[in-house]
Amino acid sequence: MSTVRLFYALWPSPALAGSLAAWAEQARPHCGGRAMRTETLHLTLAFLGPVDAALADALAAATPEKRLAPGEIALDRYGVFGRQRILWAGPGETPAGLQAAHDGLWQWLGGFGLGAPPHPFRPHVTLLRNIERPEPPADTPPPLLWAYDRMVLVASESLTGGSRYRIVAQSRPQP
Ligand code: 2AM
Repeated sequence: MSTVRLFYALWPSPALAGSLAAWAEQARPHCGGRAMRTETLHLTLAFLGPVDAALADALAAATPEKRLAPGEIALDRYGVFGRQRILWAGPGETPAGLQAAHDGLWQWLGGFGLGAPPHPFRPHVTLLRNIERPEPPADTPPPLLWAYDRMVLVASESLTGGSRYRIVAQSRPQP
């Protein structure tokens, strides 16, 4: 049976994505690496990995019924995942509302037979890949405030030179 590689994410507005791209450009002379394309920048809430096509269809159908409590995130720091050679932007501390959104999403996904990963949630927006120096720059641009009210279900297709993301469904804002 065919599978689809899926994840749930918060997707920034074009204006916020542009500001994040500026964060990436500011860090690149220091870290090296390759900037993510602006239109692909996102914050992953839940990475599902490859799932059967039938389950992918069921999730796409159910996602518009999933409500997400609106919240805000202050992206105020750079960080590095050395093993993955990633530079990211994220909040200094995970906001309680975002942690609740993550936990609630995984609880809901449990109804589809999917289990949360064992590692803690580290909210981040990957800005640079294949960095050459695994240290964040000393200077951080002014914080970015991200007000969110929905999440998207994204299919990721591997291509030579990167991934292509396709938004297959989105949750509805809370009334
Ligand atoms: P990353 O940016 O830190 O690599 C699509 O690949 C999204 O899912 C990216 O945001 C990526 O995070 C995340 N992702 C990929 N593989 C993952 C994994 N094994 N566990 C958690 N998140 C993953």
